[in-house]
Amino acid sequence: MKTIKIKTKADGKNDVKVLVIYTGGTLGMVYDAQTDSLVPFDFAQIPDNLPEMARLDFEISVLTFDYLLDSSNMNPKVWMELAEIIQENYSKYDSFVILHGTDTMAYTASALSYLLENLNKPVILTGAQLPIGVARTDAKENFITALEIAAAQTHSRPVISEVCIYFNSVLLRGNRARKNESVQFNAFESENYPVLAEAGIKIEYNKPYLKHYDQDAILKVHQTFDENVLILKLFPGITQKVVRNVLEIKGLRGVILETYGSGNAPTDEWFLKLMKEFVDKDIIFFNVSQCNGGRVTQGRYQTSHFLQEIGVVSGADITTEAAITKLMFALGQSNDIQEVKKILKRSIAGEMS
Ligand code: ASN
Repeated sequence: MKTIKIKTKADGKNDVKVLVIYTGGTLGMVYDAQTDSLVPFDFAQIPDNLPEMARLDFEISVLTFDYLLDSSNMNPKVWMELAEIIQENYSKYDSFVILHGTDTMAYTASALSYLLENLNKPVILTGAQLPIGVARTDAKENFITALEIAAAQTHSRPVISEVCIYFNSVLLRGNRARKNESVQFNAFESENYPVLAEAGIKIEYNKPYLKHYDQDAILKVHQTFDENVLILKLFPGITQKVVRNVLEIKGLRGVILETYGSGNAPTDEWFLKLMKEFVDKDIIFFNVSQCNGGRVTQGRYQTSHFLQEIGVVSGADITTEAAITKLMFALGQSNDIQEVKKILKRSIAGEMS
């Protein structure tokens, strides 16, 4: 990994220092004629592509991954590496901007929000729908504004002290965001939590919804994920054979049960029996709705009553992205089922309410 310093207007006196971590994604891609597809490029070329950076009045350093990733190749090992990089550089920099592909950005933002306990500096993820070299690219606005948000301070304190996604003029809490658009520029939404800031002529922060800055917070970085999990999405017509087969996967410890509406599932005898059988085998089920908005309320309908009774954990208004990363995180924290359930039930970093 190499770190380069970008030439800006910073004068070296009390300047805010931002570390950009470039992981890959469309933002830094160029067209490769050989494969007729988009491939990552060397970020050392960024000043040529984004001369506007020279006009910013804070220090910017860029750390580039040795292997640039299309974010479809993201995984828990890289999340832990990112957390480690932030830990190592925490005292040297005031804030962090992570350049990341859009496909799995919401998963990475969620994972980092759990890994970085007691964070009191901004960690802003951004990327683009069009590569930076393309004339109509959204990369420039996304990147420059993400840098400005990362550098924003009031009374020498950062305005933001949590993991966020900045994209297409809106700042979202990272673990509340999801990618909902693959063609238009407005790639991300946060159905169950208000936008944290809107960037127009001015950047307007939605102060009541920002995580409070805690001067005494000391960063604690966690380093564990258990990948023995799966997402079981219900659909009308799902068979007993399918459900049994996935639940019998060797080593499985946790399941995101993607249910209908406010947490409802079929009440067929075979389904209820299977659920009970695997709950008794200490598989943890976390109930997350297939709806983007609203929340799981187990027991509201007869079709979720049984799940409540047998000890399925309600995911309330959490997204699937935040839920699967939380499940991996919680299982990594403890081998005790009750302890894992306790972690799932409480909000770790504002991911559910
Ligand atoms: N496939 C790309 C990625 O997630 C998509 C993007 O960045 N717009 O890395």
